[in-house]
Amino acid sequence: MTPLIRELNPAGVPPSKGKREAFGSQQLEKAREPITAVQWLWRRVGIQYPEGNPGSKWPWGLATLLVLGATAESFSLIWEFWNLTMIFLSVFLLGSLSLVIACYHKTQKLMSAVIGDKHQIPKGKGSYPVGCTDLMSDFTIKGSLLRLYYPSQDGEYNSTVWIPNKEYFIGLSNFLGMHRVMAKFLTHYFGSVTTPANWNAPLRTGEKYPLIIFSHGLGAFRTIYSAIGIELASHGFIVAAVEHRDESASATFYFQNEFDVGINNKSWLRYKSLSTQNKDYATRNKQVLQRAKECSKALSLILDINQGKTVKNVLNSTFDLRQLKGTIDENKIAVMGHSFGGATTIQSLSQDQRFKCGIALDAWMVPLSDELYSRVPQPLFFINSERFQTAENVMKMRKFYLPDRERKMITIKGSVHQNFPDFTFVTGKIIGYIFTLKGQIDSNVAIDLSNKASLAFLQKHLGLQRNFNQWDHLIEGEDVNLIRDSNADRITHHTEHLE
Ligand code: VQ7
Repeated sequence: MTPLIRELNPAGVPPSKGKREAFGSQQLEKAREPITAVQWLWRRVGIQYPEGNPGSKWPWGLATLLVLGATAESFSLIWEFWNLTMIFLSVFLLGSLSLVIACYHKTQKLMSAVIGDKHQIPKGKGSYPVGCTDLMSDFTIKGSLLRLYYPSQDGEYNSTVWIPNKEYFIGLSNFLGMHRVMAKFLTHYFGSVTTPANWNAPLRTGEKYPLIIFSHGLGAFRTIYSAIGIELASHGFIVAAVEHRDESASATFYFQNEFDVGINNKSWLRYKSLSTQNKDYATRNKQVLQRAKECSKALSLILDINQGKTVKNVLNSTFDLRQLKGTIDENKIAVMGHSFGGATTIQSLSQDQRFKCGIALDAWMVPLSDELYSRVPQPLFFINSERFQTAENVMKMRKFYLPDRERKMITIKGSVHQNFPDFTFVTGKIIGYIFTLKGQIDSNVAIDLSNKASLAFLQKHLGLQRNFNQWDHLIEGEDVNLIRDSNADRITHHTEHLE
């Protein structure tokens, strides 16, 4: 073997004098001898390689080869093991990842069955595109806050945020007696829901439209009856959904002063739950009187705008109210509402003759005084749900049936009280049934029947020249899903109670 390396210190120079003494001259001599690569290797691992007879060196060469081969084999084994581990790890990670994704999709599917897919509020089925805006006139609590649905011009516009402030969710969870964390849950699930109306789109001009003032139910507010507002607007109505300030809304807002308006510092008025002694007729009657006043005030405001009066919208809006000038047919005005809003409808008819007819959706009759029975000369249409109505409530409705008064009543089979507000569309079947937001009837079928029957009734009593008379039979309860009149006062069965 050829001499390759001398054993030198790390710098490649012989040891210094002091070190030379410590090293020993004999060892130094040895270190200076030329060595082979095999010798060097064995010395590196600390084994003394035999010197002298070259014949005795071949087993060492063989051993060297074997050791080198074994080392190489070990390295290749380690490498293979490493590769295999990596492959297993990747397969395991990929498997877990796809399992997590599959679980996520399954959970999403389950959640959508429970909660419901968003954006399910039905689109208007009429021929007009629908616009939507909010209007507040007079920033104080005595002013008006409305959501307007109207026939709009065609174009690309943003859709409308359904429930625009978190305070409404807090109010709802409070009204429904839920824990405060539920407000966060409701905000999370419903906060981004939109309703199919073009936000602040320009009004479609060239026609005079009939007007409907809409009153919400107890614990509700102006925005959650959009399926009704949008459907009517798509058939050429202007609908003004009032937000009541009688402490019956889950929440509503106003401003304390001009400065607060400037910095958008809203003051919130929350739902007032009544103590048991206070739950009676007296309080509710006081509220229904205020509600009816608010409906009349909203009507006066819109008629002022129609007549060209300058009205300032306290809410920063790109919708120019002057577009409404001359667009409302002042002889074709109706009032409509759900539950407490149904009672408000009847109260408003009795107080304000500008309302030519009224539609009470599943009216809650408790707040109305007995004197009212003879004080509603206008045509009145009761559209009831099957589950909510009691014999007592329907008896009160019947007291409005006097000679020469136009009264109609229908009941939607398999429907519940909450089939009229939008929540019935944005929740899935499971939550829908648990919270009685849905009945046995499909929510779309139920609202279609209610809307078509309403359009037929409005055409008849506002004197419209449209084709809504195609649904005249619905006013008479002629449909497989309708009961003519009501069966609540004949059958004693389970009814809904939300409070
Ligand atoms: O005017 C009424 N009254 C008098 N409006 C009602 C309910 C009602 N009552 C009838 C007489 S009673 O049984 O003694 C007491 C209740 O409902 C209007 C309404 C209230 C809400 F809270 C609404 C709604 F859409 C309509 O919102 C709800 C939201 C949810 C949810 F966010 F959690 F999903 C639920 Cl579960 C229920 C209603």
